[in-house]
Amino acid sequence: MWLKLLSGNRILLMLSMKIDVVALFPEIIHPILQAGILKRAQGAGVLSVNVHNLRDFATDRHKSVDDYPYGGGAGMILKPEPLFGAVRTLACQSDARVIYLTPQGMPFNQPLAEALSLESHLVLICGRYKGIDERVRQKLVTDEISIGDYVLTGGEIPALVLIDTIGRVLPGALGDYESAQDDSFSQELLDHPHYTRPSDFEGMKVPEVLLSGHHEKISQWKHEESFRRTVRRRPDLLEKSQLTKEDTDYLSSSSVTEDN
Ligand code: 4GX
Repeated sequence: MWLKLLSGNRILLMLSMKIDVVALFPEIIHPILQAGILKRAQGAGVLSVNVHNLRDFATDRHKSVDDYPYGGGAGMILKPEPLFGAVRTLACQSDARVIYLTPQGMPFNQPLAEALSLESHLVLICGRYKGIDERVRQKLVTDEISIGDYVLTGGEIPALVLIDTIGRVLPGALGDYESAQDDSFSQELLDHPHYTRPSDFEGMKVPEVLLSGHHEKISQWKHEESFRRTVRRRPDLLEKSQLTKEDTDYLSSSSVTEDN
């Protein structure tokens, strides 16, 4: 959604994002939202997060949210009624993306975070136990996302991973992407090393080029260090990215494979 703000005599246009989270343990999620960039984004009106307890949408007098699986097997399944109630309440007459966090989903990465940051409303469904009834997936879920190939105890932490990653790339104001553009992964390479004062710490010196004030040489050094780290640590990332002539020259030189 667009936010129109008056700042002095200017009108600022800001994109704002609303996120509804449906969880059995909302208390896991709350504290993370109350610190740092996520707190600031909410204070600035760029981000609005509401966490809902799935149990509040239970339809029977016992407030049950789970039941035994048809066909047998270990573990419980989240019942359809509370989830249908929650999503129909939260995503009514809105073009919300309804996201289920699951190891079976599409792998989450920076490009997906950046694409989702352009949406205006996300509903995140956090499962527990063995998962959710298949009919919720079929009728309500628009996207299934996995944060990695491992199994957590529930979807709350994966939901936080999405909120945190998306929250920090939300443009604070129009044309305010600079610092996120500087990140590792916005160039599809790993980050280069960083240094701060002192220039000599216990005999370990900051690379000369960083003290030179020669901006073009500094940029070239950063790119080469990023490239070198990527070749060594994550060669899989290079298959997807376009190499420049300088990169291929650098690859064939020995400096890529030397120690460090
Ligand atoms: N990336 N979890 C979902 C419930 C569950 C259990 C079995 C389907 C089948 C996860 C992940 C993740 C834990 C969320 C189990 N759903 N989510 N939950 N990795 O491990 O997103």
